[in-house]
Amino acid sequence: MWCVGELGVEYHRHDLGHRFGGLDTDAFRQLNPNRTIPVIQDDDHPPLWETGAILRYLANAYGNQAFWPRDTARQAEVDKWAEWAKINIAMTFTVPVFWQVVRTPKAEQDQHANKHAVAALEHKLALADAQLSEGAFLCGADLTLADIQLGHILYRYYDIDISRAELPNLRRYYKMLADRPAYQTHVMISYDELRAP
Ligand SMILES: N[C@@H](CCC(=O)N[C@@H](CS)C(=O)NCC(=O)O)C(=O)O
Repeated sequence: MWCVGELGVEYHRHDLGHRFGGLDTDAFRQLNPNRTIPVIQDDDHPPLWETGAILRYLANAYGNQAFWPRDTARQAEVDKWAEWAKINIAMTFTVPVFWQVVRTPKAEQDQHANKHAVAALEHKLALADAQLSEGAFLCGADLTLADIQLGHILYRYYDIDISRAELPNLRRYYKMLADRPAYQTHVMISYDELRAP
């Protein structure tokens, strides 16, 4: 949704999954046999699932040259960081850190494992920090698709109750993202309903 917001695409959003339910219906299975979100349907194209594919579709259909260069080599550079962030950051944050720290009852948490998971994440985030010493955004002066894959994690990373490493460029970058209206609307939203009781 952050990407949709940044690109100014008109949308009609249907909330499904988690407390909204609705993933187990036959109608939803027609849209995505995996029964997961997100799914988009644009014009009369077939439904599209898998976040990475959805983001590339949006970038190709609606992104300008700065967001998603059409030059093959420059596009590959953006795609490289987008893929890197999806695999190295989103996957080392969501289940190993966020799920453990926020979605697991305190009594069941393994603090030692949590520390290790945060350290593994920050080992990867240090690469983003180094890259961000070279430019405002991950791939230079402009927001690109790569920033969507990295940046959407940072609201929760900076908000949850953990001790964080000093990563000054990443923090500066996060502050800049947090000033963007689309980021505020679609990323900086409460996750209280996900908290373990
Ligand atoms: N590889 C898929 C993963 C999709 C996925 O696991 N979605 C989760 C939400 S992030 C889901 O639908 N969970 C079921 C639910 O929320 O009820 C993608 O990147 O789109």
